[in-house]
Amino acid sequence: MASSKCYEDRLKAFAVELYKINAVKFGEYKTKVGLMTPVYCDLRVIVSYPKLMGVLADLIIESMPHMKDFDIVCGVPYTALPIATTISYKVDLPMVMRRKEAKDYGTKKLIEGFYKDNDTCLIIEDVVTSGSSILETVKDLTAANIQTTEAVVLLNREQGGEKLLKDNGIKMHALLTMTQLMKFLKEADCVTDETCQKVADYLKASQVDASVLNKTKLDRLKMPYEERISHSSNAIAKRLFKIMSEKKTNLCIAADLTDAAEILNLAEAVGPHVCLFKTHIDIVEGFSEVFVKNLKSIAEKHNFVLFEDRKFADIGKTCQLQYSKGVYGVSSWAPLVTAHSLTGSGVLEALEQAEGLAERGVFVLAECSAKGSLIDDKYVKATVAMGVEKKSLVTGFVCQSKLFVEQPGFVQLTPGVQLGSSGDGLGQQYNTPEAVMLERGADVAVVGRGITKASNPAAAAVEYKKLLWDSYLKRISN
Ligand code: 5IU
Repeated sequence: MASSKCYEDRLKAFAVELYKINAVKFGEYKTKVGLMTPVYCDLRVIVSYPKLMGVLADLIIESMPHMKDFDIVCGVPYTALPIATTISYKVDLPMVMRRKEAKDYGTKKLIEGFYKDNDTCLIIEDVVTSGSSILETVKDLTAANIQTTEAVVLLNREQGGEKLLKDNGIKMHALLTMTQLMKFLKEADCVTDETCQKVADYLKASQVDASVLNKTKLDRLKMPYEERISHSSNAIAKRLFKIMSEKKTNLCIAADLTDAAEILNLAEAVGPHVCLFKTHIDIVEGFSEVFVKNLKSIAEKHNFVLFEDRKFADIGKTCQLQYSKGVYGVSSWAPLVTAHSLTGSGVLEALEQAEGLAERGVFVLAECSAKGSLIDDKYVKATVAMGVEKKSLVTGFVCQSKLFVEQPGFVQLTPGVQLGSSGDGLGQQYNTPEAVMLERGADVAVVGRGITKASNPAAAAVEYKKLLWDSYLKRISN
């Protein structure tokens, strides 16, 4: 440990420089979670002072004599990335980068750079409050088979982060604690006694409870459907969770038949085994008000929700008219519909305001099962963010992967499910019921031709229902 007088003088001079460049500010500031703080640290500005960046890297390197024992370093995105880069360069220790955006979405590598299985990694961070950002980075590094047991940080705000990290097996080294920083700034006449007292009082009063933080992370994949009812803000999602729990089914039938009478027969046959009945009403020959009336009464009798897969994709006003007017008058009989995010959140606003059933929900299309879909990570991420913003209307997302595990109020609907087939020759790609439930994070699986083309659709529905439900039980019991 570098503890000489000279080192301390340099550390103090560095602390004063941080104050001078406004990386540490005093006053009344709002934190990320909306609380007021008398001290605000924003280390992002340090990239504008390359010499100071060099000083910081030297101080960290000297404070960690065993740094060379690690195989790699990794900065926590984003502020610590240039700090990690400077350290990596100075000690000639290779660096990896954690890709924050790709986090949950599909195929992109989470960790960029060269590394080997079981490489040991030192995490570098700027400021630690609760420690949760470091833990997110640890999670991705661990998933990539990289070992992390230590982190070095510029400033420990002494609000509980060290304890949370320790509880999770990470030893934290801090260049400065907040107490030390205040002491240095006071000695250099940068702050008054009163400010020091305010900061001390604040730190005492705003300790992050590590045990609460450890417990508050929700994971919808581990939660029973009935427990998720209270997490949802959408009436149809609530109804759906209830139906699934009561009927013990997470099967949605895609009733892509073109004959109205056949659709009604199918509804009668599979009704007891499904939670959702998905239609493409514009392919039906023989559509009439009587047809809708009959379909509604079968839905009521067997307790499933009618779901028109309309995939609204125009400007809001046009979608609103398509939803509530025209031949099909969808909003008067289908409590659930699908919508694209492509044209922006105006579509959701428009569907919410349209005339029709009082209780309604929308599945927003985030990913597609078709081969060669043009949807990319950025689109997926923005789609989920848009849907989450409109939680009163949004029932969930149509997707192929675990996009929103910490949002138990939303339903993941996954189509492209069939036993004994990998595709239909027209772009459709199939997975098994087990794979969509256990690997891809589905809450409800959509099965079309796997059931409708079977010689006995009711028996096929029972088979899919059982496989899907057993996989769900396996998932929540693990
Ligand atoms: N559907 C998909 N994949 C998707 C989306 C919708 O298959 O990504 I978005 C619809 C199309 C069809 C049903 O109505 O789900 C699947 O039917 P089959 O199981 O017959 O392929």
